[in-house]
Amino acid sequence: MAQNTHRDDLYKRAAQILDINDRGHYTVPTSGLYPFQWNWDSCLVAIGQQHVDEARAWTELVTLFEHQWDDGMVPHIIFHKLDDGYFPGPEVWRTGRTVPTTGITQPPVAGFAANLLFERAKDKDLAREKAGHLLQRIDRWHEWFFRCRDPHGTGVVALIHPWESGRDNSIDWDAALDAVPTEGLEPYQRRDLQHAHADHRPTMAQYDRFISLVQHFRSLDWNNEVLHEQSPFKVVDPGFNAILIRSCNDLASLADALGEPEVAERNRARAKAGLAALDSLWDERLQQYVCFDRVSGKAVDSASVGGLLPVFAGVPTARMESLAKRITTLGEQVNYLVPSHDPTDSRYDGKRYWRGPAWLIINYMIANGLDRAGHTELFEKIRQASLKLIDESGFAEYYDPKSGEPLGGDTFTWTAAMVMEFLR
Ligand code: 9YW
Repeated sequence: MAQNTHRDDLYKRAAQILDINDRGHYTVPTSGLYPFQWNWDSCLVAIGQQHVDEARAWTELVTLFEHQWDDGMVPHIIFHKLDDGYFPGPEVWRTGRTVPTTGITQPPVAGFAANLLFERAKDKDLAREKAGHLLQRIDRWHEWFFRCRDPHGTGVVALIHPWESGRDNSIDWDAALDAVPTEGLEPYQRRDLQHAHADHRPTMAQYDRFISLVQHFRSLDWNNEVLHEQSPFKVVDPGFNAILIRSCNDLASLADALGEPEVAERNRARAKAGLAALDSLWDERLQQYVCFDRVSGKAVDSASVGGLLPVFAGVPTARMESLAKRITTLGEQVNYLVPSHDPTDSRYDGKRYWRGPAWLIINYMIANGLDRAGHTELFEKIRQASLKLIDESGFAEYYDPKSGEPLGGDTFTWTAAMVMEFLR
């Protein structure tokens, strides 16, 4: 009984957070620090919103796709309402859109999210209408990825900016970022440090490179036909590709359900080629996947959570077993799975953003993949660790995986959405 009351309380608090951050047709990740619509936040948040209000959940995705570019890209931030609490704003990106957006993208969870909303929908008519509206748009986004970010047809796509990965300052990008020139960098003022602790955020040297890349792409008029070839930063991330592969497969299922066999076939073919190419990123020594730097032509020696996320894509059984072992070992080194970087690596930093802390959205995707592959015990371990973090530290942006300390922003929307999923 007490247990149930406690779950109800957690659920209610999560629903309240979704409500606080709801701006009507889109949701902000948290007010103050992130006052706009972020791409992958919205897709994961919609999954939580479905528990409360199905129509509202569909709106979150529909709004995001209203800002899809003509070339098919779906931008990483939509600046619905100006707010000078965040840097870099529209005056830096200058992408020339009526409602301003950034000029880069984010992990494509939309295919996964749309299919999940559809499968679980209670209002089937609404689901058919909304999923039908989204299907071609998500398909166009997937098409854009392979055309513009894999122009040589390898089967996997590259990121041209660390912000595209969603794991901004991961150790994965250190070497590649070092090679990004910063000459001609215009003076700028960070705003994140007004809202969060400097020790928990990316460094100045990293921001200089983040902004230099934005300036460079802006000088190329955000033309996606040339950005990949002309970018000084080009990294293939197994985590990002795993999400894309899962979304292609899930979009194919959705297309089947909606009677769109061609969309289904195209997306299955993309997922199949992606899975085959992903295997080239396997690192025998680390027993996980690693990034590949297309500029230096080298594999990146970095045991990050990006290399564990392929469990979400449904990799072959032997790989799945090895990844499950890796995650089990990590669980012996921290108190709260899943750290965003291996704690035995000297570069690990348990408080600095994507260089060690645990994030609930990552936990959710990894747990989902493990569950689907029958690793029920490990799934349950991650679920329990996630709920314990919330119990002890509230709905933070991220957490120290050893101490459980809450870090970054608070009252965080996607953390709340994932809690709803874990409580299901
Ligand atoms: C920034 C909103 C976003 C996430 C990213 C996360 C962070 C924003 O917050 O980036 O300015 O650094 O890294 O994954 O979408 O929650």
